[in-house]
Amino acid sequence: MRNLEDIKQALANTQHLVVFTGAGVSAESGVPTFRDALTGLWENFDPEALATPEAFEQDPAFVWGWYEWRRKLLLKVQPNPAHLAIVELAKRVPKFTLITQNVDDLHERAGSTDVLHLHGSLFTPRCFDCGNAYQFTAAPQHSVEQAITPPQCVSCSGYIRPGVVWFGESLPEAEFKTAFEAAQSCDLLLSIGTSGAVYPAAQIPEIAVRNNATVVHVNPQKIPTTLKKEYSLQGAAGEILPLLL
Ligand code: BV8
Ligand code: ZN
Repeated sequence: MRNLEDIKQALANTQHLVVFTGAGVSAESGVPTFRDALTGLWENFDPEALATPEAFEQDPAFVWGWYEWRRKLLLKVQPNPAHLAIVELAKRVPKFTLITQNVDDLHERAGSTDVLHLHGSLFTPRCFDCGNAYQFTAAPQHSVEQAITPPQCVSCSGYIRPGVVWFGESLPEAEFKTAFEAAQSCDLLLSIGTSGAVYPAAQIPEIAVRNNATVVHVNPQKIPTTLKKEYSLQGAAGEILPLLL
């Protein structure tokens, strides 16, 4: 189709490619996306209510249990062809920036480097009170219980919290600034597997569009495209991205 040829042309000519990913890029690895993360034990809870500092303060063991359940799941899955195609794309363009909203480590495990995590990571826990970094010592407890009491900080005995950005918390300054600048200076941005529901991360593709870059949405859902240089490639990332290579 016209789109695919135009996009391949844009890829061949790009000087600075930005890839912006959401939970959809990990879906084919078997990681539920954020809004359907709550399968099994967690199906009656709203992630936007659980992914907040208030929820953690109210019931640290319940919230920590949810994140340990997600970390345990991640230790069992592998990067998928979408992650691998992104590693390959990075090698073929003069300048490349990878920005992710995901808190998993599948981009890194696929071989991507300098990944900008706008919403933090499941693998960088820290003390809720003093911010002291915490090293995971063991794999997540395999209890099927929902609640797991979080470990305590060695220096202030505060509770250890997940290293993610919760709703109401600000994004990491450096990562967001670098991502914002890349979106402003790129000539092509691939937005892969995101519903664009969460701000300010969802501004990234909008900034690229405003700076007259070509923007391509890869998603099984049709993403409404308003501008001349905005395309929607409907389909799964694990199938579409290898085609672009
Ligand atoms: C902040 C980490 C202020 C935690 C996450 C009202 C209006 C507008 C904004 C707000 C509002 N009320 C509050 C806000 C602000 C709020 C916000 O945007 N809320 C939304 C819900 C309206 N934002 C914040 O609170 C942010 N902070 O604003 O701070 C501030 C400022 C200064 C000083 C102090 C404070 C912080 C937001 C970060 C929240 N943390 N994650 C955790 O993971 O537990 S966000 C979380 O949801 C994910 O990280 C992800 O980024 C986001 C969306 O999740 P999903 O929907 O699952 O994933 P995605 O959107 O990527 O959707 C999946 C997509 O994949 C779908 O489109 C699907 O079709 C597609 N797909 C499926 N399969 C495939 C596929 N695509 C390709 N291939 C496939 N195979
Ligand atoms: Zn502490």
